[in-house]
Amino acid sequence: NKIIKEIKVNNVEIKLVSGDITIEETDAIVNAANSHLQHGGGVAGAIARKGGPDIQKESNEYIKKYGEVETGNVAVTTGGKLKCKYIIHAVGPIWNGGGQKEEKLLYDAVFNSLKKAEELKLNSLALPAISAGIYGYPIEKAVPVYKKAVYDFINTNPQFLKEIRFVIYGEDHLDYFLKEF
Ligand code: AR6
Repeated sequence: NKIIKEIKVNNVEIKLVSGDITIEETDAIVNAANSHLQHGGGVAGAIARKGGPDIQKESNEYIKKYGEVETGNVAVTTGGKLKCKYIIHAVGPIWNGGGQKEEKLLYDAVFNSLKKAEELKLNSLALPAISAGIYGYPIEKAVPVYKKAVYDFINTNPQFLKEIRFVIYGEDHLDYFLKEF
């Protein structure tokens, strides 16, 4: 994967990376999941295929134990066969025109992913463009929300998290990130 841009905010590096999140070697990667943690398509499908059967298995166990993951919230599994130690499964909103609290729910999905990483005492985290694929959230509206959540989180003065990567799949999405960051 290729680092396109690095920004330092307080003590935290934000990196814009072009490529495939499944090959990242950060302590955790974030998955753009659904509430049932059924990892079929999109980045979730790629993670579940490359990470091996343990990821879906652990996800099923999580659902059995705690019930479905509400939109804006996260669940954690191991990284299976991936290089990361954990996968933080974040449930973003389905875009429905913008009047269904989508912005708040997308903000929560990102903020709660970062908060979970800090709780787990992780130093580095990689995130995809949550909701901006199958869930239809317009990328130009999503990127400012990602940015606000990350900056707000950094302003809580995390102790452990030092590197936050956005791993961006495809050139068109990358342009929006470069414009915003
Ligand atoms: N690495 C990084 N980003 C990727 C990759 C990859 N390997 N593959 C796709 N993307 P999506 P959502 C980008 O659809 O919109 C699944 O079925 C993609 O280009 O994966 O939150 C889940 O199980 C887009 O920018 O997630 C849910 O049911 C971004 O990842 C549902 O889709 C997110 O696209 C979630 O939809």
